[in-house]
Amino acid sequence: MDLKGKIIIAVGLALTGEAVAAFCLAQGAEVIVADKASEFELGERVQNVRAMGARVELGPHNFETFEKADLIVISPGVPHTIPVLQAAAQKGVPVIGEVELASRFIKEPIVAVTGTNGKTTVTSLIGAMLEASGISTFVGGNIGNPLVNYANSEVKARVVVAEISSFQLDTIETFAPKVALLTNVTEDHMDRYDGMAGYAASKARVFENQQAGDIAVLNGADKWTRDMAGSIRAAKWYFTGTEPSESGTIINPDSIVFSKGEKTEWTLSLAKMTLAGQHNRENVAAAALAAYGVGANVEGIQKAVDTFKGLPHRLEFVREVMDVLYYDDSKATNVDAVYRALEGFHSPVHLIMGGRDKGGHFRDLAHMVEQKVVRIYVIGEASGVITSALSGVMEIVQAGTMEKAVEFAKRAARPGELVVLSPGCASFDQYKNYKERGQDFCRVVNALPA
Ligand code: UMA
Repeated sequence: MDLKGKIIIAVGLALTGEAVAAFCLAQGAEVIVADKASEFELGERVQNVRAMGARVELGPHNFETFEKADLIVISPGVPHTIPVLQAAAQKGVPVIGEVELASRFIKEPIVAVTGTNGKTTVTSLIGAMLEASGISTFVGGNIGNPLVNYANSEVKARVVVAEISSFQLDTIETFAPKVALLTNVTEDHMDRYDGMAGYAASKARVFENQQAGDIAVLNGADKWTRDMAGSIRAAKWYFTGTEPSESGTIINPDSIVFSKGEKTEWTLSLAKMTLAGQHNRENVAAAALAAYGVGANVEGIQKAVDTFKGLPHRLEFVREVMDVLYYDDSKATNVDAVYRALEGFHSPVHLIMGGRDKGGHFRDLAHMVEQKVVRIYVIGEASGVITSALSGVMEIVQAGTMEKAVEFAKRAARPGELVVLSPGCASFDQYKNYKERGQDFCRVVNALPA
């Protein structure tokens, strides 16, 4: 693909848009960065891309500009269905996402990790397993480092491991990972998809350009994955829910065994693993299969399992105050992630939930909440929705803010109990992102008098 002299519009001026602009300019293209927000809202990025040589078009997207482009590259946060993009596409302008663009310039094998939950942990684990096997690795994508940065870098790795969201899959065309991994499909982003079938179809696209020599790492216990398995051309390795005739792993409490048909290939010990919970055993099994599929050795995989410490804001222990333990699970931005978090706890939980609702069915938590939770403290826009879904099951305290939620939970929690932030919602009503929300929780908790 030759971008030289082409007029390219990068839509969205945040992390992705800035990286796309830098790459396209380096390729000799004429770049226009379009964002519906104002210069004040976008901050210094506007100056950054101007200084690089891009033209910037802010405010409502301009049909005329879009229709004159040679190529439009959109950021994941920009729905590909908005009228201005559809109109440009109808006029014959190609509209692709940043991942599609980047992948056309990447020669190294790509491991693509998608799924509703666990994808960031799995992506990081695969990176650690490959590095521990002596294979240089770039880890990026939806994890917070756009793939196009790798395409734009002179430093090359042997393998590229990319977390890929459904938004990014909506705008691929030729993207063909050597290994594609789908962790699970549970309800999320119902504000952007018509329903679960549409969301699952988007996830299934990670496999669509794979060929027979490629590998699909699948969750055999996931209904949506089983439904899509028939149309996958790549070799199928199941990390859980593996049937005797299938290749994949069996997960035991203290080990993971990989077999191809009848033959056991290798066994990993979980004796030294610090990540807790069944979902993390599944994450490790999935990551091990993917890493093995692109050349990691069993010793390297084992070393990474023994030493991997987990990631910030994912069931991260924060502090103990008067025999009450505080956990930050700010990354739990959907209902299933909250369910998984609660499943792993064995002491009574004071649960802080809320934020911006993504159309989640909070009622699905009722049974788990009854078993594990003492009280729920709600914050942010979704307070009302969560209250109406769960008030028959549990006492719900209207806290409003993080500060108040922690204060109320501290007052109520008895020794031996837990206070857990596991919001089940996006953060954008009160914070810039889930990291900022997690940091705020930690700040408030760390300020509590001992
Ligand atoms: N915008 C427009 N027009 C529109 C809509 C939005 O111009 O019609 C503009 C907004 O004004 C804003 C910009 O687009 O300035 C935002 O773009 P973006 O949301 O894509 O922001 P990035 O910083 O580029 O972040 C994206 C991913 N964001 C989303 O998918 C919403 C980041 O994933 C990702 O880390 C980053 O690219 C690098 O690849 C975040 C996320 O929440 C963490 N992902 C979801 C998830 O994990 O569940 C999918």
